[in-house]
Formats: sequence, structure tokens, C-alpha cells
Amino acid sequence: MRIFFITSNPGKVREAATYLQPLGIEIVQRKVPYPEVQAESLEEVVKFGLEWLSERIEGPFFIEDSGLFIEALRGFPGVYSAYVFKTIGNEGILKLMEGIEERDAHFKSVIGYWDGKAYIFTGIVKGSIATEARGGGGFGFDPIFIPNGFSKTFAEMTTKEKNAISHRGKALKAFSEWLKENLK
Ligand code: ITT
Ligand code: NA
Repeated sequence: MRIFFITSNPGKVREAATYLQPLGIEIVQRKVPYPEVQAESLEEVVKFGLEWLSERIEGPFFIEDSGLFIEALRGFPGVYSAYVFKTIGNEGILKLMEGIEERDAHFKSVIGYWDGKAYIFTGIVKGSIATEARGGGGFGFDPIFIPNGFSKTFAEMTTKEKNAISHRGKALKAFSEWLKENLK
């Protein structure tokens, strides 16, 4: 079976493939820019995107919206993560966090799957913001995020290591378990 993954981010596609390929699902990336509404939660952004895309895409597809939520910054960048990454980037976040001792943060991933109806799967990973960027793997905020229980950043891990504990890995696991049950 073939499922479209509507995303501009090849890093997300790589991570999704490791979960869905073993089920015999072929993931095909399609870059269809869809409106990301100004909303307070990732779930709202995803539901709106699904509805919008459902009128334009034939066949089953999914999207994923994720964000980094930093406690000391009251959840910033959160739903604005993509914009903040493109503008101030990791250096900008490190600058905002300069001198701040309380560095707790979490990543959240929301997957929305559409097959005539919307299904939502979520995952969270808790961790902290590093004091400097480290590692060349992964993408986005990975060089500045240290998951709880580790001393490495996500960017210092292999895709496999990151997937095993990440927000997206958890959402993908829930999604793949649902697919296993429902695509029989
Ligand atoms: P889409 O086309 O799928 O929307 P995107 O990269 O714009 O791809 P989002 O809108 O979900 O992704 O924005 C999330 C932002 O948070 C983006 O800048 C990502 O780089 C970053 N991000 C998301 N997941 C991440 C992860 O696992 N590790 C590091 N950064 C992540
Ligand atoms: Na997005």
C-alpha cells in the first residue's frame, strides 16, 4: 500500500519510513504547501491542514506538525517552531536561554492521517536545552535538545536511537499500530 506524506521536510520522511516500511507501506513524500493556521495547539493546526488537503489530494495521506516547547519561555516556540527555526534558529534559542538555569523543554509531534476521515496520533519527549549546539545528525532543533536520561543531543544520535525515544517516534508507533489493526 502507498500512503502520501505531505511534508517539505525530508528528515521527517526518513523517520517515518523506518516505522512504516516494515509494515509493507510505501511512503511517498509530496510537497504540497498547505496553510498552517494560527492556532494555540498543534492538534488544531493538523486538523485544519487535513481538511484543506483532503479536498486536493486523492488517496490516503498524512501530515505531521511538531514543535519545541521550552518551559522557561512559557512554551515558546511551540506552534511557531518552524518560523522561529527559519528566523533565529538554534543560535537564537541559545541566546534567549543565556543565563537561564531552568532548561526543561519538550518536543511534541502530532500526526494527522486522512482516509476519508481524520485520525490523530501524538507523542511527547521530555528533555532540556543544551548550552551549546552539538552533533551533525537529525535536523531542526536536534543539536540543542538533550532528551531526559541521556547526555547526548538528538543530533548526536543515529536516526534509530532518536526514533526509539522521540516525540515523532512515539506518534509514529501509535500510527503504525493503528494501521496494522485497521489495514487488514
Ligand atoms: P512540514 O513541511 O512537515 O510542515 P516543517 O519542517 O515546516 O515541515 P513543522 O511545521 O512541523 O515542520 O515545524 C516544526 C519545527 O520544529 C521545524 O522547524 C522543525 O525543524 C522543528 N522540529 C520538528 N521536529 C523536530 C525534531 O524531531 N528534531 C528537531 N527539530 C524538530
Ligand atoms: Na508543518
